[in-house]
Order: sequence, then C-alpha cells, then structure tokens
Amino acid sequence: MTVRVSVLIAAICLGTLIGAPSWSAPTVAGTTNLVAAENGGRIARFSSQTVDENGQPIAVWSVTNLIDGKYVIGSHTPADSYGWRSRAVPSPEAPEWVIFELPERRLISRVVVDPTTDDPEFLGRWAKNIRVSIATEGIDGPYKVVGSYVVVRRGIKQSFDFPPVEAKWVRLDITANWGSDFAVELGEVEVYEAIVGDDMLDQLIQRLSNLLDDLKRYRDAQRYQQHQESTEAVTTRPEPAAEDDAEQ
Ligand SMILES: [Ca+2]
Repeated sequence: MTVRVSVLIAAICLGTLIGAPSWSAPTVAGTTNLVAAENGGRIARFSSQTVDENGQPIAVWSVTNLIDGKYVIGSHTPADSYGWRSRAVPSPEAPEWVIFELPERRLISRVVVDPTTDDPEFLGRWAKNIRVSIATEGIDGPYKVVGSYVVVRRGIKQSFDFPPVEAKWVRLDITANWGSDFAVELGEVEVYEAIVGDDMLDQLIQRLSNLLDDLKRYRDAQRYQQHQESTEAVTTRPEPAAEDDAEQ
C-alpha cells in the first residue's frame, strides 16, 4: 500500500471516528437506498425523457432506470437499462429535473449519484451540476435546497452528504451537462437515511461500514484512472512492426 493511500485512509478513519455531525444528535448515513424501486421508492415527476421518432418513450432510456438498481459498469451495459436521457439540454434557467418519492417521511443525509450511462463520457451528456432539494408537505413543495454539487466526469458512484433533513420528496435539478447540446444523462440515483445513533458501538460499526463503502468507491476511482492511463499508453505506443524493421 502506498504512503499516499495510507495517509488517505488514516485521514478518513480519523474523520469517521471524530466527525462532528451538525444534527443535534450524532447521525450516520444508513445503508438502505430509500428511493430504490425494490425498496418502495418511486419517481413521482420528471421534466422529460427521450422519445423515438413516433414520440414514444424509449424504454432503455426511461427515467425509471434511475432507480432500477442496474448500473453501467465499464464496458457492461444492462440490456434493458442504459440510464436516463432527457429530451432537452439543461441550463440554470431551465434545468432538467426528477422528483423522487420516498415510501415514507424519513431523515436523510446522503445522495449518491452514478452518472454512468451507455454513452461514453466524452460525448459530454452526463450530468455535471446538480442541486438537491427536499419537501415534506407535498409534492408541490415548498422545496428546501440542501446542497448544490458537481458530479465529476467519471464512471463511478459519487456521494454527496449534507446535514440530516426530513424528506418525503427529493428533487434533483440538473443545471448543466458536460458540454453536449443534445441531452443530459444519468445512470442511477440513491438516497440514504440518516440514522441517529443511540449506542457508541452501533455508531462506530455504521461509520466503519460507510468507510468501507467510501474506500470501495476510492478503489473504483483508482482503477478507472489506471484504466484510462493504460488505454492512453496503448494508443500512444509506437508501432512494434516499425521497430522490428529497424532491427533487421
Ligand atoms: Ca440504473
């Protein structure tokens, strides 16, 4: 293990163990994805989804793919789920958006976004700037903004944590993609409950569990980076045949 990784892990561990949540009682992010379709979550409303030449939705690009628990990983795309593709390009003035409905009102503190879709990142279609808002009274609001974030242009899950807040509806506004003038895309969105710890040991176990998840994401990011670098190395390597010819 490199020194850099060791330092990172030590820093995360330290932050994990002595972190000071802003909720009145200490909380940690739970491990159940509250908006997953299989857990009773649903998509209540959305701005648009891509359609075919007859104006019909395209199932493999449906907005429901955001909560289907299926992910595009590396060169593997689930046959029936490419991610969600909007019908228009988002902007700060006219965002593309999705409202997720939790099975019941819960205290939440983490949103995880996987931007990866069947389209490669260089097309610039993946979500870049997002804003998370919540509502408890009704689907029409009022909505309270909990944070604005940048989704990095990498095919990995990305976590966004915020002080615990009650929510029944979670609205995700996307105000920019990575440059495409065609559409915006996302692979999956997850929302996690904030668990108020009533026992030091339970808290520690939950925090270490979250730490493992974060480390897995870090590992995936490193593997992705190495894959990118090795791909670049291969594409820039001189032609072997030319070297053989020179030696003969
Ligand atoms: Ca999905």
